[in-house]
Amino acid sequence: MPSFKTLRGDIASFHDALKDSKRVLALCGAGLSASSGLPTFRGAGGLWRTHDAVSLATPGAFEADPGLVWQFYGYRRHMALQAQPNPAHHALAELARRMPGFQCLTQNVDGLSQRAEHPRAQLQLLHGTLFDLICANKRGCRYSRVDDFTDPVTPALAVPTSGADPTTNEAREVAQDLDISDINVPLPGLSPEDLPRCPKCKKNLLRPGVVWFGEQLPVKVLDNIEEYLDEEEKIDLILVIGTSAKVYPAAGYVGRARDHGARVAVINMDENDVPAGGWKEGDWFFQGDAAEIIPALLKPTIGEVAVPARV
Ligand code: BJW
Repeated sequence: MPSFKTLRGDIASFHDALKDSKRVLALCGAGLSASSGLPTFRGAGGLWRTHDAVSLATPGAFEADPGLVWQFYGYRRHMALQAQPNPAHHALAELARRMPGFQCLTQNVDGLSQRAEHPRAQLQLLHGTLFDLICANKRGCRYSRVDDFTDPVTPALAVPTSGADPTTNEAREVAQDLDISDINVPLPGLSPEDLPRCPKCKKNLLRPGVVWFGEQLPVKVLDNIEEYLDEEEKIDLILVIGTSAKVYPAAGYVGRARDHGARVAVINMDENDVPAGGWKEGDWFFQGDAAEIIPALLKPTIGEVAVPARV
């Protein structure tokens, strides 16, 4: 028995629509990775120490306190590397393999879709990735390094563990990462010498290759999406998965897909997270955990999802 609720439409009509679909989009957000243990931005999980996570995702925050912003991103890199893709990441990757007209637009920077082996040509990273490092002087120096999974990025960015003697059994149980998103866990202040420096210009710091507020999304990604939208054939469906759909231009793709004929299926925990422009006839809303709902929605097309033990 599924534990999710169907608040609009029904699963049988969704399955019928999917079977007849050739061109499908997904717009994914942090809720896709929630059941992998990664926090979302807004709502309960969106506080990092005393900071609203969104307020750390700006060029101004990095300029004001690069040490704090690097501690936030160093922690997020560490957490993402510990996490595993969940059945929804695997189901979307399988849909991509089976449906050439499927494109997944993800706002997530955690690398979990890539680790679920989502075909790269069908995965558009709207907000970049935690695992690219770029020169903070983006326009001047242009240095970038892709797929850098070093953890910690510098010794000072190591996530502290409980300092207990690791040779005792008792300590083994407690010798785990401290949760530095909790303000009660002390964190040292860092100076620029503790942070990664650009090896090319040697003047500026490196920063994560993610898109902060006020920054342009990667031009190649925007072009790929425009090319997809410009194709003559209509878009059949857009799945709006685990996103509050409040951040643009990402949120605008729901309306763009509708303009090209798409019906909209929202998969979200929160019934108030309605796409911009509101509901239209023929939409679906499945309320609950994306990790459970996506495999159930895609099952007639992709079969049972195989989740490898550890990737
Ligand atoms: C579950 C679940 C479970 C939980 N299962 N569901 C038009 C109108 C108004 C403003 C603008 C506009 N166009 C541009 C702007 C400005 C701005 C913007 O959008 N502001 C808004 C806040 C109004 N946009 C920008 O600045 C963008 N840049 C830009 O437009 O540049 C123009 C330009 C052109 C040329 C030159 C220069 C500039 C950039 C936006 C970048 C956003 N960056 C961040 C940080 C990325 C790095 C990082 O990860 O740290 O992206 S902010 C943050 O929000 C992050 C996310 O990707 C993004 C979206 O959040 P998401 O994923 O939706 O998360 P939540 O937490 O909001 O929602 C989670 C959802 O999951 C909830 O609904 C839960 O209920 C649900 N859920 N558990 C299913 N188990």
